[in-house]
Amino acid sequence: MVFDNVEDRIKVIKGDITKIETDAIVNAANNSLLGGGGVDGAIHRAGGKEILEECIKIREKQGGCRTGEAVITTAGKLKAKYVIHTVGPVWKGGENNEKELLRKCYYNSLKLAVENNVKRIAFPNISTGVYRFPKDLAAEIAINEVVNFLQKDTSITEVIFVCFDDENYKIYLDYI
Ligand code: AR6
Repeated sequence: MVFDNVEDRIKVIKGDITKIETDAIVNAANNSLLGGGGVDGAIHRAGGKEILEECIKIREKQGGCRTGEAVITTAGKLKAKYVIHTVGPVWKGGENNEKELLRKCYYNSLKLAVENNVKRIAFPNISTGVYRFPKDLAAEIAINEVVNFLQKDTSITEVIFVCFDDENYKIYLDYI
């Protein structure tokens, strides 16, 4: 039995997720998987066309990605090996299963990471941009789900929360 401290495997940094050296970065994508603005746009721009080509293949096979689910592609030119694309919920006031769907984004991304032998993974603050999820609540859900997952899984050695804006960074630092 290995006794380790879950908190020691979680880090918070402020920065651009496309620059992170890790095994997999998570993308806050949309149902189409065809790219967009925000972190999605930044990942496709920095990673190059290989990422979109694989997204298109996934679309042809399964018709995009449902909210709360996740799919995996190459990371193209990025330092990471994989991009895990997950689709966060659009915040519509909180009575439309938004919290459970956001929790599922973190769970399904981590599950897919483990299935692909990913040891180190970086998350952006899913849904807290144009999808308008309240940042404080999103951070609480993200951290709780990652902690729960790491308590059961010892194969993931590092989870980095990459905060882009000051507000999210401050919220995460207060939690961790
Ligand atoms: N690195 C890390 N985080 C970033 C970066 C970056 N380079 N750029 C922005 N963020 P958003 P959503 C942060 O809007 O709310 C897209 O068009 C940003 O500060 O990217 O899940 C998709 O195609 C915010 O905290 O994603 C979808 O249509 C967080 O990333 C839609 O936006 C998420 O903001 C998804 O909306």
